[in-house]
Amino acid sequence: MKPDLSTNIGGIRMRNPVMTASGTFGYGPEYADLVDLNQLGAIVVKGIRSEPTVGNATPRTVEVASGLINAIGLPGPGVDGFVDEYMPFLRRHDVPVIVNIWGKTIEEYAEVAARLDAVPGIAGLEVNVSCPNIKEGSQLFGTNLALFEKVVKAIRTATRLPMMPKLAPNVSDITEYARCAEACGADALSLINSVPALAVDLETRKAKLANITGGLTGPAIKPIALRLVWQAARAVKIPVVGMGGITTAEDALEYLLVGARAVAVGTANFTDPGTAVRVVRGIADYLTRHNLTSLDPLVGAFQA
Ligand code: RRO
Repeated sequence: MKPDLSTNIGGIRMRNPVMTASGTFGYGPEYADLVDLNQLGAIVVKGIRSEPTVGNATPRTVEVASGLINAIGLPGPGVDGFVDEYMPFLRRHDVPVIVNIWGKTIEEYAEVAARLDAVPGIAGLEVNVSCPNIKEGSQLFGTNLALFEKVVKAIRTATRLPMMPKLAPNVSDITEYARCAEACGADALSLINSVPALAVDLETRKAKLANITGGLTGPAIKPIALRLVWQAARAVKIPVVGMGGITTAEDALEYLLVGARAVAVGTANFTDPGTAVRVVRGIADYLTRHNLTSLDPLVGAFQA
C-alpha cells in the first residue's frame, strides 16, 4: 500500500510535504515545462509587494563552497501584475499556491495581505520578514521582536488566509519569534531564510556582489537550519515548514524528524528542477521501507 504523504500546514492541505522555496521557483510557469507542478506539495512564489519593483544591480548571485550567496533585491510585478499575469496559469493547476509577501512598511504588508485575500485560488501567505537584501523595513521586521509582533498582528487583521511568517536565522533566540508568531495568530511558521554573508574578490579587493552582502543558501546552511527548526518546532504547536539546503529525500527526512510538518526545496531547484519531485518519491520509499503509512510517526521523532 502506498503511504499517505499528506500534511496540513495551518489549513493548507498538501498532498505531500514538499513545497518550493520562495525565490527559487519563479511564479510557476518558468518551471512548468520541466516539472509536473501537480506533483508538488505546494508552490511558494517569489515575494510580492504592492508595486512593481526592479531589484538590485548585478551581479546578484555568487557561488561559494556548498552554497550560493544572493542579493536579488526582490524584483517583481507587484500585486496587480502577479494576479493578472500569473494567477490564471496557477489556477489551472491542482496545487496549493502560497504567495510570499513583503513591504517596506507595516501598512504595506497589511495592504498586500488584504488585496490578496480577495483573490480566488490563493491557499495562503508566507510573510517575508527576513530578506537580508532590502535596506528598508523587511530585514528589520525579522530581527526586532517588537516590529515582528506588529507586522504579524497587522497581517492577521488584514486577511483570513492561512498565514506563515518566514523567520530569519540571525536572531539570538528563535523561540521568541516562533512563540510571538503563534500568539499573534500565525497559522504556521517557515524557516529559515538565507544567512547574511559576504564573498570577497581577491583581484578587485571588492565584494563579489553589487549589493556587497547577500544571503547564503544551499547545503552549507543545512545544519544551521536544522538546529533552528528543531528549536522552533519544540516551542510552538502551529506547524513548521523547514528549509535550508535540501537536495535529497534524506535531507528532507531530517527536517521532519526534528519537527517540521513540511519542507521546502530552494537552491537545489537551480541545478535540478526535478529535485522536489525526487524528494517526494524518496520520502515515500523511506516510509515504505520502515512500514510507516503516514508522516505522523516521523514528525518530531528525533531524540535529543
Ligand atoms: O530577493 C532577495 O534578494 C532575497 C529575499 Br527577498 C529573501 O528573502 N532571501 C534571499 O536570500 N534573497
